[in-house]
Amino acid sequence: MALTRRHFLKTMGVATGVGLAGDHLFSPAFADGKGPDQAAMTIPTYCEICFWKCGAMARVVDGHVVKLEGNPLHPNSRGKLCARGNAGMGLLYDPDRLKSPMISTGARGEGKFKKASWDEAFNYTAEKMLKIKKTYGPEAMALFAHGCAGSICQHMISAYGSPNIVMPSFAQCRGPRDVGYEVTFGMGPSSPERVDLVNSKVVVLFGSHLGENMHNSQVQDFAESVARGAKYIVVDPRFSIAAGKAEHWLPVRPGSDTALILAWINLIIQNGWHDKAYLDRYATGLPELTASVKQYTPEWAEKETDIPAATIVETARLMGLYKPAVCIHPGRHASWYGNDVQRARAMAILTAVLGSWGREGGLFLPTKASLPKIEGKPYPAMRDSVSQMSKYPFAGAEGLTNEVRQATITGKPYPIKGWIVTGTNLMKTLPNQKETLEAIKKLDLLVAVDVMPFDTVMLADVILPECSYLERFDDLAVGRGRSLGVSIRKAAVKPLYDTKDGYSIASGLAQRLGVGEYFPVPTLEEKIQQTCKHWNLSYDELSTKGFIGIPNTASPYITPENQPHFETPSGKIELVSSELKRKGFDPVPRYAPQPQPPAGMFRLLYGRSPVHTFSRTTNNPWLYELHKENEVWLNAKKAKEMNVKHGQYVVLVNQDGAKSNRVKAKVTNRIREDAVYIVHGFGTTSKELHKAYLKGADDQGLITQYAIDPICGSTGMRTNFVKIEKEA
Ligand code: MGD
Ligand code: SF4
Repeated sequence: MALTRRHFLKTMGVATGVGLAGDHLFSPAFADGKGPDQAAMTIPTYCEICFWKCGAMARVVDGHVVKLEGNPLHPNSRGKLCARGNAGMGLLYDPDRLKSPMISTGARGEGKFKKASWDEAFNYTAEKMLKIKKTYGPEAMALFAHGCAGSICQHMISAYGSPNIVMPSFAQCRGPRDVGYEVTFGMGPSSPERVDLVNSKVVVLFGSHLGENMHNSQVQDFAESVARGAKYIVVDPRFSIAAGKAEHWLPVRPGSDTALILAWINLIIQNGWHDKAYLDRYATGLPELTASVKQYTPEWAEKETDIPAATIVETARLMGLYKPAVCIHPGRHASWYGNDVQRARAMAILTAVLGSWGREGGLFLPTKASLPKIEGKPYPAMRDSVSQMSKYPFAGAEGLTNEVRQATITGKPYPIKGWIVTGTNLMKTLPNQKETLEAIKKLDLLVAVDVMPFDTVMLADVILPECSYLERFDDLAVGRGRSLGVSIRKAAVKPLYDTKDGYSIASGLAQRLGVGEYFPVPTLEEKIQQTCKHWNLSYDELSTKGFIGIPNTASPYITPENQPHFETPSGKIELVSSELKRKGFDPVPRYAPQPQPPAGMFRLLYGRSPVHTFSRTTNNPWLYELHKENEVWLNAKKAKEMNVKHGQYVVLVNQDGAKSNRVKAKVTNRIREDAVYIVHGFGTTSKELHKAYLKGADDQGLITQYAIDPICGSTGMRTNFVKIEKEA
């Protein structure tokens, strides 16, 4: 049965026999008029609406999830969920969900699918994967992964023999940040970041729009630190929510943050506001750093950043006064301009000169608690991955999505012929959608493992629908914050549709690929029970509490007994990086100005909404009600010049002629004149998403130019300019 797009959803609904009212914002328990106390159960889970993985409890009545609550024991939620976490049932009961395996019957992307049984879908996929392996070698299959299903698929693809596992969380997100901190301190700032906001006297945010960028416990800490009187210095071209709480808002010229940071480092050292004793004891390279940053005066920085020299001096003095209780927040989404490792390096060095690494109010030390290692069957020998063979020496373990895409297009350094895409919407995630489509055209196989029919899923040859996180077990989540902790996710309800959990999908494929021995345990629940035994944790206790913490016996701060360990070549904080020097890069960050928008154009900036996660929540019925479409922030003076009114629909056109969907103008004084801003993730082109389809502007569609960081290979994406056109 060949299906057009129009019939796709209808067929999936018919196939399952589960009737859900299309527009219900409540779960069927309420829709049926049943009260909350009938056959009630509380099932522990951890939230999957973003990667913060907050511990949660699902309240289930008569087989329906009726409420989600934060697990009070869990450090990332502390009894609270954010709006997105509360709306997890919106995903579970979204009528647009994928409801059975599908195999494409038309040309790729044409939207013609037939419903398939799991056997058919597994056999189809495995047959093609085995053919690719035979013809090109196992490395010709790549896995793009994000989230829990991604982790278990990694095991399957490694058993198959491919090293090409990539995640957007490195090259499109925090890769440059992690590399910048690793070469300085020998380790990254972790996720969740080890920021001691509640004890900070001064907090500096570079574009980190806490509160809009919603990471539950970190936003709770942010609120508490504001209440406790911490002084915030917010560096952002836009007057963000965080800027509204700040002592100093520095509306920096986009792309010039490094100039500001280098001027601060220079001022702090020249005025003796640095922590000399700390640097003497723990750092190397102070004389070379001092000489190198001498050129970066506040007057010079004013010209680059548009921040008055006097403000630069005043804010540097503030940091010096309150050191070491100064938290230079390392940020998270750091792939901005293509020179991002060096900006992160500058932030790390600023942290070091203030003596804030490992100090109260700065960044606390990682927990020393640990869990016993689990040894599995070793994977077969593999070729080097495309990322390892790239020209970027600091490509991290999470790999370079963009390099795999490039290898798929060019066949170099070797052909990539198949992609499995799980939990990531590449069309919305990678810059330059034309390149993504070009690569997809060259594939022999595109498999999507997903819950929703998002843009990339609709391009697949075969769709393997995963059940939502409330219908499945997932591997134990190990969190490393102030302490180590283990969370469990149990299935709160049975799968509503013909869907499977990630473990069953990965092991179903593994059996047919001849590597079933890598999945010796039949179900994930049994595997979790084995892991609990190995870690000496009670499965029953974990099943009741949802979370077990393993206390950190060491102090989170440097003390005479608790000395820090820096895994750099020198064993010290490297103000001058020996690793960067050895690989031919500037060992001390140097400032390079960014191109500025041509006349009549604005730099395109993007960020987050507190009620959405990237593109993944845009069709969630609850969250859709809260934020249906994005707006373009436009400076009021510029809007007046162009005669654009607040609320008027406009179209954004970039330097290469790429056009956005219609998007409402938000006319405001809260943004610089040279930039516009939209929230990322909107404007899906999947017609199967009946709420989100074409709602708002897709920032990724306008990001046709990107700048690759020469050190780690991440893609800087704030490199595009747009003009505003009125709707025709
Ligand atoms: P999401 O949009 O959350 O993240 O980008 P992505 O990795 O694409 O992923 C969406 C896909 O995951 C959807 O298809 C959704 O249905 C699916 N999904 C949701 N839950 C599940 C599940 O339980 N199982 C499975 N199998 N699938 C699921 C994020 C990436 O984007 C990141 S990390 C960053 S920081 C970057 N942010 C960013 C930006 O801000 N602007 C621009 N222009 N680009 C960006 N790219 C990066
Ligand atoms: Fe879920 Fe919100 Fe926590 Fe993310 S921050 S895991 S969406 S509750």
